[in-house]
Parts: sequence; C-alpha cells; structure tokens
Amino acid sequence: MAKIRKILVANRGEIAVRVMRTCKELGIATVAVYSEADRSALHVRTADQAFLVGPPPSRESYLVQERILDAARQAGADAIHPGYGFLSENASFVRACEKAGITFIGPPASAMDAMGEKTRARQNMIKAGVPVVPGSTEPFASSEEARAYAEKIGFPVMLKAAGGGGGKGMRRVDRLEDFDSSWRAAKSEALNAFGNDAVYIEKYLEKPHHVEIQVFADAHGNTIHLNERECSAQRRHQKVVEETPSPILTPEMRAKMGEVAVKAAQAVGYVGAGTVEFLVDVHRNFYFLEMNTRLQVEHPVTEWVTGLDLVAWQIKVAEGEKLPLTRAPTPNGHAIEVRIYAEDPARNFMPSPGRITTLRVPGGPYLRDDSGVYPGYTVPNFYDPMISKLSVWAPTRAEAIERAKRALDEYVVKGITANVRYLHAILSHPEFTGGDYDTGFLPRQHEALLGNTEDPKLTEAALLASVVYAYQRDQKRAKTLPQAPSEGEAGISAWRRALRRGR
Ligand code: MV4
Repeated sequence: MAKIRKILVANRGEIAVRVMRTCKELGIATVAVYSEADRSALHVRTADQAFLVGPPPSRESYLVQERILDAARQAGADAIHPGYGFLSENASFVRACEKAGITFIGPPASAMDAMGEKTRARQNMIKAGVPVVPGSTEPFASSEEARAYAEKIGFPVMLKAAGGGGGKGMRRVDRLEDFDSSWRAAKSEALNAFGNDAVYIEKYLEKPHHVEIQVFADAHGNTIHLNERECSAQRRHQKVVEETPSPILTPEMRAKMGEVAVKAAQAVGYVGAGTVEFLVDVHRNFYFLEMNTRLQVEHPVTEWVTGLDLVAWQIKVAEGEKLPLTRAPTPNGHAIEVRIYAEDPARNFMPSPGRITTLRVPGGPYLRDDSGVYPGYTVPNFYDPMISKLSVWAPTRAEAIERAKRALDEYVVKGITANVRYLHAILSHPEFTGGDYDTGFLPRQHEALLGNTEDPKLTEAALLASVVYAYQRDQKRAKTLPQAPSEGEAGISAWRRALRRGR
C-alpha cells in the first residue's frame, strides 16, 4: 500500500464534491466521471479532470464498471472512491478494481459479501454474538412453512426480502388471515427489486428507533467506533434529518452499542468506514438490522462531534496508515443535518427538477453546506433529487436545533421547489424537540408538518391567500424600504432604523 496521488471519484452531486474537497487538502489530484446529463454538474467543475462515461441513465453510465475503470486507467488514477449508492457496495466492482491494479477506497469484497444478503448477515452476526431482531435465519421454501413459523413466534410479524434492505419487499402482517396474501406480495416485490424472491420472517417491532453506529477499521487489525447517529426521522425509507448524539442514548447504551458494532465489523474482516444499523425498541433493547459497507450521506454529523475528516481517514486507511484513535472519542457537543431535496412536499414530495434561478446558501458560525448545485444550474431528473445537506454544530441539542432553523431561514432557492419549510417544521415540532421520536414520527405527523388543515379546499384557499399576501407585502416593501447608504456611519444607523421600522 503506497501513497495515493490521484483519485477517481465514481459518483456525482454533493458527495463527489465533498470527496474531492478532501483530496485537494491532501494534495491528491481528482478525476470526475459524468453522464451526458451531468456535463455542467458541479462535481465536473470541481475536478482536475473529467471523463464522459455514458448517457443519462445511471445503468448506462455511473453503474457501468468497465466505463469507470477505463476512465481511471486513462487518467492514471491509483484509486477509486465510490461515494455512496452507485457502485459503492458492489463486491464485483471491488474485485474488478483489484484486477485492474486500482485501489478501491472501501472495505474488501469479502466483507461486502458477508453483509450483502440479509439472511447471511444475520447468520454471521448471530455467530459473532451480535443481537439480531428475533426471527428466522433462512428464507422459507413454502408459504405453509412460513405461516407455521409466523404462528410460532406470534403476530405481528415482518416479512423481509433476503436479497436486500431499504424497505423493499417488506410487509407487516398483523393477523393469520392476512398471511398468505402478504407472503405473495412480499415475494413478488422482492423478485422485482432484487431478482431474488427469498423472504424470511422477523418479529415486528413497534415504534422502533433507527440508531446507527459509525465504525472504522484500519488494515492493521484496529477497529473502533465513532459513536451513533439518530436517523429515525425518515419517510418512505429516506432519511430526512439526522443527529448525533442520539437524544435517547445513555452513555452506557452508547458504549454497549459501540462495542457490539465493533464486534460486527471485526466478524466480517472489515476495513475502512462502515455503519452498523440497529433498531431500538420501546424497552431500549437494540438489535442489528444491517451493515452499510460505505461512507454514508449523514457522515458530516459524526465529523462535527469527533473533529475527524472521515474521507481523509478512508484515504489514509487505504494507504495503509493506522487509525489516529484506539477507542471511541467522547462526543463533543451536538450536530444536526437536514437534507434539502428538490421536491414538493405539497405534491406528495414529487421531485421538482429544473433550473435553479436563485440560490442563497446560509453561512455563519458552525454551519456547513454540502451542496452539489450552484445558481443557474439545472437539476436533472435522472438522479436522486437531494441537492444539498445543511449541517450545524452547537454545544447543546437545543442550540443546534435553533441554529439549524436559522440556517433554513436563510436558505433561499428559486426556480425549483425544495423541502426547506418542511424541514423547518420538523425541527419545530414538539415530538422532534422532545427528542423521543421514532421511525413513525414523519408519517404520523405528515399533515402537521405540511401545515395543512383538515379540509384540502381550505388549504388551497390558505395557500392562495398567503401568496397574495406575500406578493403585496413585497410590493409594499420595495416601495417603502430605503436604499442602503453608500458610506458613513451616521447614514448606516439611520438606514438600519428605517429598515426596522419597515418590518
Ligand atoms: C423492521 C421494523 C419493525 N420490525 N423490522 C425498514 C427498512 C429496513 N431496512 C428495516 N425497516 C424496518 N424493519 C422489524 N422486525 C421497522 C422498519 C422500519 C424502519 C426502520 C428503520 C428506519 C425507518 C423505518 C421506517 C419504517 C419501518
């Protein structure tokens, strides 16, 4: 393992930009790949070099292993950073990189294999002494066997696709009468999503929290954890807000979960950055759910409270360096991340691609904007609509919430619709500020978070009224607000007073 001098980033959007930023700080040259829809994308402008890898659909560009490897060879890159999504958890790509003599910045293929299939992962975890959600460790050969197993462990149960996570092929079953139809539905959904109709059964956990532990291992056998992230604010299996520390963990529970996560990583020979996901039930028991064998979207909150650059450490570990810590750091303060999506909450969160005509990004203390866009950029409709992640740090959770709300107040994006107000509503909701929000929080509070009334007609009227009001107010302001003085202290304070009166 030698020093890396040039890295190809096999990704797009904010994560490609984020990885390249660290490369620059480390004196490492950067190579972008891009599809035809991404000619003017920010990650292409950020890189030292860029290679076109195919047409807009990711199946024909970002996911074509040979195209990516060709670009790496042509550029003379020594390593590939996969970001998240795309090829990041693809064991066959890791092997292809190895064959091409290019360092894959991530775990070994064998660790991905050990965690990729859910039933195999559960078997591996049980062997390692990691608690898993009670249930089967093998898929069922027939609906009769499956039904008998469900009756044995008792309803409600959760049917899950063995082939992959993310909520696809997942079905809650409350009663024996519903079992067969749910079984068929889960199997066909699993086949559709993963090309594998294997389904297994878990006991259904009510109102669980999603808490995940960041782990890190070097190539010298050192494995540590970097504490948790609370990710229970999700809708349709998409995370929306993440924070650390989790408001529901005690230091004792943090230490226990961390220890278990390290054990999980060690059991599969893990190297690099990884995340062990847990479900935490109402009694605060925790169970292994799955392991994400990549850097995650929400890694900035961990960076805020640990002071580490996780991408820098991924690179250093790939170069053979030893980890800088031998045990978990005590979390310093509190960090929150909100994901800004080009989507319209009022229209069932429909993606809202298009040209960003105006973009004002917040600033100020302890604030970070990981963005993949710029003013004038057209958000394509081929990819994930996340345009930016705002993350903040503060000494306490209450202050971090206020800072995140202030940041959202400053955020102005025009030309597309974004979920900025929705995020603000989440941070203001008593269930969120109270800290004990489970994975049902966002669906349960859907109406409240949209600011909707019971009657959709009334909502429409209220919306119209607010638009008219805002327009009239802006017209009035434009006329009455004084111009800023060009210079002079006296002029400036008079202007400030006038501004305050104008409000
Ligand atoms: C569960 C569960 C309740 N009981 N398993 C959803 C995604 C997949 N990775 C695991 N998921 C769940 N598994 C049992 N046995 C509830 C969920 C779940 C969930 C988990 C984490 C974060 C958000 C979620 C939203 C709905 C359901």
